[in-house]
Amino acid sequence: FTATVLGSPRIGPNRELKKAVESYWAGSLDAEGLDALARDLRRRTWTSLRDAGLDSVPVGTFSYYDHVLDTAAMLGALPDRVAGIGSDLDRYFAAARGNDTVAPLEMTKWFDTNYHYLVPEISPTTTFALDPSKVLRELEEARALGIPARPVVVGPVTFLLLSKAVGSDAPLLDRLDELVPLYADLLGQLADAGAEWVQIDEPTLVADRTPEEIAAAKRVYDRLSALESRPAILVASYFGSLGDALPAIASTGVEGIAIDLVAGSDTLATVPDLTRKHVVAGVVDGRNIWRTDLDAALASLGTLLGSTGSLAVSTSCSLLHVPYTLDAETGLDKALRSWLAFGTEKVREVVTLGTALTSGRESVEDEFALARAAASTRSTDPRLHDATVRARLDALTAADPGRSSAAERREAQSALSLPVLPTTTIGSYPQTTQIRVARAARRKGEIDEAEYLNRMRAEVADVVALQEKLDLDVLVHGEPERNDMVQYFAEQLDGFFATDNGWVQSYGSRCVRPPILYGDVRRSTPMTVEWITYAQSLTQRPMKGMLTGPVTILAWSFVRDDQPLADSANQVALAIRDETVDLQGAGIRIVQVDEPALRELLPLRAADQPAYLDWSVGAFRLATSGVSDSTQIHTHLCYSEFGEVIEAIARLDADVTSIEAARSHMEVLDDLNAVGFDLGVGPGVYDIHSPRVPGVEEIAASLREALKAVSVERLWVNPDCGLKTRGPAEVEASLRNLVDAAKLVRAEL
Ligand code: THG
Ligand code: ZN
Repeated sequence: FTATVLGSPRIGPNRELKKAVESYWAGSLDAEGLDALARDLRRRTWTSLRDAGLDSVPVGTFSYYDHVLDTAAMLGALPDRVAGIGSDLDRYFAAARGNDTVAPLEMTKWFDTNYHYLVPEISPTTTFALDPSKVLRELEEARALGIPARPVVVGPVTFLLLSKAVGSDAPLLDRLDELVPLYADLLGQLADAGAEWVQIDEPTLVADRTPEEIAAAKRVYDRLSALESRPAILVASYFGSLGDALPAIASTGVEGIAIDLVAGSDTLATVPDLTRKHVVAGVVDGRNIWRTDLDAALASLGTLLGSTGSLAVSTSCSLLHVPYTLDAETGLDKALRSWLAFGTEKVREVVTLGTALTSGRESVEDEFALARAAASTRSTDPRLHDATVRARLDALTAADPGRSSAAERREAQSALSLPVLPTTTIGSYPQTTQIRVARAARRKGEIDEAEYLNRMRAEVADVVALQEKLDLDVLVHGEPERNDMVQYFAEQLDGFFATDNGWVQSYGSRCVRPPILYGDVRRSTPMTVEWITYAQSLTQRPMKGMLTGPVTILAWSFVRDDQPLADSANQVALAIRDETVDLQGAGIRIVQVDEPALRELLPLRAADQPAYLDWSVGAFRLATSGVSDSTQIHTHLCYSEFGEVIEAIARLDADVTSIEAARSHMEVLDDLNAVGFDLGVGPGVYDIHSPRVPGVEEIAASLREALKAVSVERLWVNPDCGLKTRGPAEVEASLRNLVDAAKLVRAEL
């Protein structure tokens, strides 16, 4: 084949799958209804890929929840605790979401993307057994429609490396020998069902791998390629370079290798075995939204011709990570639209490049001309180069933008007159029925903007009154005006575009609309000052200003590809810095700059990590060093295994850091001590991800435990994350206990 993609979006162009799955969970759609919708969605996906001109179409990438969970189900590796549960479908959803009696699988980030997968649990009692029904059924459906179908499965090496070992310390790769026969069986069945090719995804090979791991992967593909009855095998890598794994995989008998030429920099010419392979060249970026420079892509394909047996054009990874189509966007100006390519448009680029490769560029010259014209307007558009912003940044970043010493700041901040063990919350309060009703009414035009803002102000007043009643020390306004902590800022900053319909799956049925950062970032007016000063006017207690940090804003957006991410981060940081200064000017004495995504952008390869941590920490410091010593800077981090970034957290130099620690039993405090961190810290004392109300004694015990690791002047008392997903009643009860526990422990001091 000559033109393909590694996978496609699956939530439906109008999030049909999300709605259907949620209806099924709510009991308003039955399994047959869900199945019919899913089947229709698959048919539409495949036929549109085929009709666009792809001569090999991935199937099996559909999922009701997550493709790693699908793989666990295929290999008989769902956890034992769901074994007794009803139908296959309900058992699958129980593993994904848990129920009254069983805990769900953990969820974690899919490499450095914004997609989250479920982490399979493999225990010594896991007995792998093949159930290929899902992929076989999709293959059969596609073939019945005349689709040139290429089944896709997650490979055994990646499956084991992404899983979690429970009940044993032995490396999970030791269990490859158990999986290879299952994959062999699968390949035989796919061949019998008419598959000419199978795509086996092994993205873990682009991260740092030991020589033993690479050798184990080579053995797997030696064995699978030696099978008599099987489709041609395409080992697919994406999200970076294969490095040493490339010659290893190329030395096996597999027919094809997919290589990410956007995120990766493998030099194919140094691997002689590739002259016997079908190389699937990922030259169209599958995870960002920019139109491809077709001339450059074709040139790079041209250089590969001599080093490969045959060549196909592809996306760098699955299109899971981009929205369906630009056609669903109405608010784009002509220039910006011309610079972009979402899923459908990327498929067209792949086909264009495939045609250029096989029939010469002349046959698709029009497409090349359009791409060239777009690149030219993009490089000269004034929105991409704001001289004022750039001059200010150059001046500020010439020196490390640090603050005064921690001791000087502590002294200046003593004017806040906080008690020991100060109590606070992370920022958001429950999305009440009133908020939802007001949002819906505003959307439908039933109320005007002024009325909407009035209702949101009433919410702020309620939240402030509640916190005073509960006797919390540092208050927040509750964020009722914000839909999402990134989108809210992106909507107000020049240089960002917020899409109408650019939905991308985040996990399961949950989706996000990442804003598009296309130009230089400028803050034309204050973004939060009115809300925070209104909230402050209602109380004598300190009100925290709430901002999202530059790294998180970038991590949850589609970012520019025409300048280093570090430069974009500094531009966002400058806008946030201006906001902190304006908040201070308006009398706000505490400002929190959240960086929950600090860990998320960490590069996959250790060699690239120090540079990332330098610029990300630098951007945070730039954002937070414009205020005077007396203004207390807080930050909040979550979703994180802090291990690799613990030193970076210390280098952020925030006066107070609140962290998700309710579930990691305060281990994180010891880790922070180990890197010499000696500023304020609020290890979450209860888990907001559960509806359970923690008892006073339980929270007090957690504080006493924390005091073993942290001196009393440094310890803060807070939940482990924002409260917007919780109900008002449980929040009030939990916070009452939190304040009582703080008072109890203060009395013991
Ligand atoms: N905001 C953004 N990106 C994120 C998060 C976020 N990425 C990581 C993490 N948090 C992902 N978590 C979620 C949690 C909830 C939802 C999506 C991602 C969610 N989405 C609504 C849905 O799908 O129904 C839609 C929300 C909307 O209307 O905007 O609930 O916090 N940017
Ligand atoms: Zn959090």
